Amino acid sequence: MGLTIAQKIIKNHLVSGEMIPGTEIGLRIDQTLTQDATGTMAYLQFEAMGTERVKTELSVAYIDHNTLQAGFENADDHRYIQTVTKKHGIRFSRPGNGICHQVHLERFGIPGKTLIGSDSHTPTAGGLGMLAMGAGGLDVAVAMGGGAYYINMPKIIGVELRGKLPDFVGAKDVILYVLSKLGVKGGVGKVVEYYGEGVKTLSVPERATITNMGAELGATSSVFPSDDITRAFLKSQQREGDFVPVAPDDDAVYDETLTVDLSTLVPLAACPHSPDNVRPVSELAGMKLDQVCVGSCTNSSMLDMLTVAAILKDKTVHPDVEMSVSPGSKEVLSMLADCGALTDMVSAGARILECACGPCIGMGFSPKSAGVSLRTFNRNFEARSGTADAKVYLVSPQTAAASAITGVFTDPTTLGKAPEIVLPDIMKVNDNLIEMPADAKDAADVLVERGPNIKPIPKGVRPAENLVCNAVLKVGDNITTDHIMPAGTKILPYRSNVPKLSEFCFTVCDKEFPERAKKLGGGIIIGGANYGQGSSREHAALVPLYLGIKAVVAKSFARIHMANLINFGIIPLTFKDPADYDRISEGDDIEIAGFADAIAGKEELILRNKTTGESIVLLLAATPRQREILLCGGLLNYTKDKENS
Ligand code: MIC
Ligand code: SF4
Repeated sequence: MGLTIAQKIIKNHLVSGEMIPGTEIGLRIDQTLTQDATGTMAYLQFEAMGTERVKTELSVAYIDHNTLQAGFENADDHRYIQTVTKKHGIRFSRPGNGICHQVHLERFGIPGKTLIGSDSHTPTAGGLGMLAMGAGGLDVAVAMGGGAYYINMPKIIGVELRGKLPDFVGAKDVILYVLSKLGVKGGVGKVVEYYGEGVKTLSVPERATITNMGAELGATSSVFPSDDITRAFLKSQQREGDFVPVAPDDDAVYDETLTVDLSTLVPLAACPHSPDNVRPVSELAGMKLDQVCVGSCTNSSMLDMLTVAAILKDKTVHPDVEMSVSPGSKEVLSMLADCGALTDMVSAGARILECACGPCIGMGFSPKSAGVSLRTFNRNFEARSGTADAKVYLVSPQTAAASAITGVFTDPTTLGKAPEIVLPDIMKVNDNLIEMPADAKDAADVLVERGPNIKPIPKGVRPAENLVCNAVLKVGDNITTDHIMPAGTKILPYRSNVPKLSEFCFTVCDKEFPERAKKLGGGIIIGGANYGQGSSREHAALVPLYLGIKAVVAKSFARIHMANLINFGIIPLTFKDPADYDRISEGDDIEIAGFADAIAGKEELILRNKTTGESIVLLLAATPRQREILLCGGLLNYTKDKENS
C-alpha cells in the first residue's frame, strides 16, 4: 500500500513504535525552533538537562512575541535567550528579524525534514513539505538534546484541492472553509495533507497560511507536497540547494477525505469567539468596524502585504477605523520599503508595527471597549486581543483591506477587478540579524546572563497513594490555553516568573481561581471536550502545577496540552461516560483511592464524589512511557531518574 507524505516522513524518522494510528511513536527531530514567550522555559529546561551542545541539524531561537519591553522583564529574557543559545549551539534571530514561522519558512525550512517548535503554529513550515509540529518547551528541550519526540501515530485526512481561487479570494478563505467543515476538534490525532490539481495554483506562502491554521483544527500537523513551486520559492530565497521533491505515492490511502473546489470559494470570516465559527463575508456586509489588523504568522508574507498595499493605494482608511500592519519579517518589510508599497500603506493611514506577533497575542493595539476588530490572524478567542468584550473576526488580507477603507464589513469581490500582484523572482535576502552560536571550543567562555525576572521552574510532584482533594474549578467545552494562562501586555512579561504568572491563571473564567486554589492547596480541575486547545504554552500546565493542581478530568484533551500536562506530572483523566461530567460540581470533595497504583498500570480509576456519595469511572489513556513520567512527577524528574539509574 502506498504512503502519504506524512507517512513517508514519519517512516524516515521513526525511532520507536509502529506506524499504527493511535499508538505512540518516537520521531527523530531534524530542526527545532523556539520563540521568546516559551523559549526562556525551554532553555531553562535544556540547561537543567545538562546537555552542552544541541544535537539537532539546526535549532533557532526567535524573538518575536514579547517585544513591547514596557519594563525590564522582556529585555532580560531576550538577553538570557541570546546568551544561552550562543553557548549551546543554537542560532539566534534578533528582535526585528520577524515572526518565527515566517522567517523559518523563508530562511530555514527544508522539505522532507522534521521540525518541532515551542509554538502551536509551527506547522506553517508544512507549506514547504516539512513535517512540522507544535510542542511544549520541554519537548523541544529534549529534542535539542537529541531525544525523540513522541506523538500518537496520526490518521491522515486527505484534502483534495481542485480548480483555482477566484479574484479577491485568498488562502485564508481556504482554511476557513476547511475549519467550517471540520471544526476546532476535527483534526485531533490527525495530519491534514493537501493534494490534487489545485495545489499547483497556490504559492508556498499561500500553502503556509493553510498549514498554519491547521493548528486551529487541533491537527498534529498539516502538509503540502514539495514541487516546482516549492523549488521556485526556495530559489527566490537563494537556497535552491535545499529543494527536495516530496509527494505522496500514487496509491496513497487517506483515512478520510475532503474535496475543496477552490473556484467556488467566497470570502469568509471566523466570527467571535472561535476560528470555526465561519460565515460568508457577504452575510456580514455593512457591519460597522472599529479596527483592522493585518499581519501575524498566518498572513504576513510579501504576497499578503502587496495585496493589502494595492487595495489601499491612493485611498484613506475610514476615519472610524484604526488600522495596523505588521509585516512578517525584515525581508518583507525592507522589500515593501524598496518597492514603494510601504508608502502606499502609510499614506492611506495604516499604522506600521514592527515585524513581530504584536496585536495577535494582545501585545498592543487592543480594540476599544466592545470594539469590532477584523484581523488577518488565526485566533479570535475571548479576551485574547486585550479587550475583554471585543469582538474579533478572522478574515483574509483582501477582506481586511477592503473593509478598512469602507469602515464596514466589505466583501472584497464587490471591488471589481483584483490587482495583479507580481512577486519578485529573487527576494532581498540578508541574514545579518541571525546570530551564529559560538564554536564548541569557545562555548565555555560564553557567560549566560540571567536577569531578576527569571525564576526557577516549579518542581514536579510524584502522585499521592490516595488522592483526596477538592474539585477546585469546573469549566465547559473548548477551553483554550488562553483561558488557562492568558497572555497580553500585562501578563506576558512574566513567562519566566511562574509565581507571578499564577496570579492570572484562569482569571478569564473565574477571577477568584488563583486565590481559591492557593487556599485549598490545589485540587483537581473538571473540564469539557477539547480541553487545552490553542497555544502550546506549557505555562498552562506549569502554573496549575505551581497552584497544586494534581489532575484534570475532562471529556477530551487537545494534543499539545495533554502532552504538557504529562510533562509536568499533572494527570490527564477522561470520563468513561462523558455524561458523568454533570455528576461533579465545582467545590465537591473527591477521593481517588489507589491513585498512584492506578497511574502505574490501570486503565480505569474510580473517583468517589464525597459530596454526593456517587462514584464515577475515569480513564487514563497513557502509554507505559507516559505512566512512568507521571509517576516520577514529570519529564524532568523522569530524565534525571533515568540518568541516575
Ligand atoms: C499563540 O499564538 O497563542 C502563541 C502565543 O504563539 C502560542 C505560544 C505562547 O503562548 O507563547 C502558541 O501558539 O503556541
Ligand atoms: Fe505570534 Fe500570533 Fe503566530 Fe502565535 S499566532 S506565533 S502570537 S503571530
